[in-house]
Amino acid sequence: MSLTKSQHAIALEDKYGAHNYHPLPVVLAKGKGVKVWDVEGKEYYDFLSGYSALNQGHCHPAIVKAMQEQAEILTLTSRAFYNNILGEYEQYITEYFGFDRVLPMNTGVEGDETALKLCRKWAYTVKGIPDNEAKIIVAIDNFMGRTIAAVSASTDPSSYKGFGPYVPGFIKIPFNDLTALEEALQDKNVAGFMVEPIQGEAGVNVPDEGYLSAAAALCKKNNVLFIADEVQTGIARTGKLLACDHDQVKPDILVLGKALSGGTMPVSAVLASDEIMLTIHPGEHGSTFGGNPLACKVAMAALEVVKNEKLAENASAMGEIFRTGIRKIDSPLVELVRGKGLLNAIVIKDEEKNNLAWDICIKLAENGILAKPTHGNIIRFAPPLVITKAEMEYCVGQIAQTLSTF
Ligand code: IF1
Repeated sequence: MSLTKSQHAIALEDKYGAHNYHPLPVVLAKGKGVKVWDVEGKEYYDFLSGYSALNQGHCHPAIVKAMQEQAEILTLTSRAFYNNILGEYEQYITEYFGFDRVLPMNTGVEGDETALKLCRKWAYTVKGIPDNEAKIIVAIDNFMGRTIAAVSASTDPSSYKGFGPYVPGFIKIPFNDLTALEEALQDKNVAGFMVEPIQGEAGVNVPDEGYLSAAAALCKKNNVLFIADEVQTGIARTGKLLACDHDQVKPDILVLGKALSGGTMPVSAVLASDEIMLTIHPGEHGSTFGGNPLACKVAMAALEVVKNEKLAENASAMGEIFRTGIRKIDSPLVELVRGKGLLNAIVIKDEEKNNLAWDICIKLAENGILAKPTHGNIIRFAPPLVITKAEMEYCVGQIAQTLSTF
């Protein structure tokens, strides 16, 4: 009996690939805007957006055009030489976000690792913390990525278990807890506090109003760097250009990734002041692809789309429609819905812990909505920020209809 195209694709991955993910049984073949199509041609609304890398929508024409044009001219020089694009990009992005300097990297975790290294270097060369004594405060339930330092900072066993020994120097405190932060800041060897303004993987944990600004003020008072990991919350996802903007907080170090390229290729960036950035000298940090001309052109096009199409404003408005619509659903399954802009999650009531969220996502896929559970009974909903009112209202209807069948 011959396999369908989907079954064939899944079988190949099962046979030849690492099993480091457990995907929904959907095999995608095409994407445009908020929609994707599987190999059998079935249409879906993408409510995961490549984990918030596709804020501008799948295959945005302006970003693809920038990529195609540069790809035929010069893709990579390495930083062994200058090129004619990097400086233009560095000026563009530092003015766009209001920082002195940028250090270009590729993946989000490379951006976070770079921020950790900058913080430590600043600790030893500016703050005067004794060598190798710098400590960095992180929030419980953080997610920075999958490298050894990132999992050393993690409190999630599925992230760190089996990958020891761990990088020392992380102090782990509860998220959204100023008393715990104040307490941790008493340690004179603390160099930084690194935090996601909204915790994505933890299940879209939104802190109290004012938490970020109070935390930043406490850091300033103690001469500790406030480092914002906006890899997932940045680039208009939460209804403002940066999630820090909801609290009018200017981080000392800002990390961006994912949608910085509109989901076309890995592009990340670390932004900081001269004082912090210039603590790293030639030859002390780098990356083969970091700041390559292709990534720079793509990132400038991706950021132009955010501005020109007012994606932050749309994310804010469409997020309201989503949360209001879901709260109207009279379903015993919906414990609560939370989020900001278009980074939202529904917490499913699942006493028996029988993986109800997974089953709901399977049914949602059948009904043309792609979403995936994070941490058991929480389903994250994060569509591209280009979604229209009519599309959002249709999708909320589909979600309601799906929940009613359980
Ligand atoms: C996976 C979700 C997780 C991130 C924040 C850094 C990174 C991420 C706040 C690292 C990456 C991705 C990684 C992916 C699942 C996804 C994710 F919340 F976005 F869904 F895990 F939390 N900081 N998040 O969210 O960026 O190196 O991946 O480019 O690893 O399973 P990266």
